[in-house]
Amino acid sequence: MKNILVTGGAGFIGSNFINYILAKRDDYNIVILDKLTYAGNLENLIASEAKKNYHFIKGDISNKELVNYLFTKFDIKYVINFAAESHVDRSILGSEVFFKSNVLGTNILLEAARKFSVKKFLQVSTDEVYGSLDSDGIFTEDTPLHPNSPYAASKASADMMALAFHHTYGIPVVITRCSNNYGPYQFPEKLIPLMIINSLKGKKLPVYGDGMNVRDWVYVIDHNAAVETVFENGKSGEVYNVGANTEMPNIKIVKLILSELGKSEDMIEFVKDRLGHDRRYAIDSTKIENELGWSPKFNFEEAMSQTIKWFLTNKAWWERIITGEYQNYYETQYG
Ligand code: NAD
Ligand code: TDX
Repeated sequence: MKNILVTGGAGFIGSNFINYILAKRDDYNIVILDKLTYAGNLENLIASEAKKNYHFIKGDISNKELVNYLFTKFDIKYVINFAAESHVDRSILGSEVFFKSNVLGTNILLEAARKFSVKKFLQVSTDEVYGSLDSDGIFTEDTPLHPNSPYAASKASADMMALAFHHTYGIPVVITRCSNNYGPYQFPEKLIPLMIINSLKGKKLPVYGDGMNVRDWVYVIDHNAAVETVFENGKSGEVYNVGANTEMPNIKIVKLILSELGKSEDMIEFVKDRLGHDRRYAIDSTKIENELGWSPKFNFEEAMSQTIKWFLTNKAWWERIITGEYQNYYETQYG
């Protein structure tokens, strides 16, 4: 049995990871540490909460006492760090909490990993640490870091700290850098869920700038399968890019959503551009494919269509987010 601290497990990718992993493995004992910020939603984990190898603790990864207590109480030997402030627009409005959670929080976890001699520490990072591409080029693991937003800078700092802990203390750190995810349970501030929900509510779809910024999309389950692969077989001190070769300008995604829902393109509204908006991301995943045998399994058109259907059939899930009711779930379960 592996005692694994999974941080940020109530967020979009973390909750998909837990539901995916607990459905298939009983050799993982999962201890979730999540602060339940606006982005944390315990309702995402309803499918897993009754399992005996599921434990949930509400708390902050930058709370050293709590982190050390959990390592002792659950004899933690593995860490997968999903916890982060994750929204670029919010980091532009105010960066302090990004520094505290993403940089200091990761540092506190790394110090605990050192103190308690963990066997693997997986840092979930992002392609945004590499900065922005023009119309050509691709990010490999050797691309120099050039983060542009406060969010990306905080993630790059956490990566550097994790690699320094490997170099200095020999902590068995591995890092994944994935491109933009989509799928069920994504918080409706991000492009795809926001556009689906606005379409359903008859609201305008705000497209930044000229709509020609390009993102490289990966289905959340493909990302989580990569996390599992790197967690099990990744080599200490190594970084693995994760992507699905699905580059798309934002406007194309927005039009695809409107078309799938049978709505008019008149709902699109071009709005003021995001400050410092990265133009293009594109990720080369050759390393994880060749060295660890991972490859994406989901086709973009099908997985997008499934995602849109998920939001259609799970209206209650996102309506409780809009009303704020989702934040009561912790009290009803643990209060
Ligand atoms: P999210 O915002 O949906 O979820 C983040 C979770 O972390 C929430 O449950 C939140 O409550 C929790 N959290 C935040 N600060 C915390 C703290 N100080 N202590 C404990 N918990 C805290 O984010 P996401 O989209 O699921 O992203 C998860 C991770 O994957 C992040 O590290 C992000 O940088 C990375 N990532 C995201 C994407 C993407 O497209 N969404 C792509 C690549 C990498
Ligand atoms: O209303 C919008 N209109 C719009 O045009 C929003 C919310 C976004 N956009 C554009 C900005 C980006 O070019 O869509 C693109 C995607 O935006 P986000 O969903 O905010 O994602 P992005 O900024 O690309 O960052 C995401 O991918 C990498 C995640 O939020 C990060 O956590 C991850 O690291």
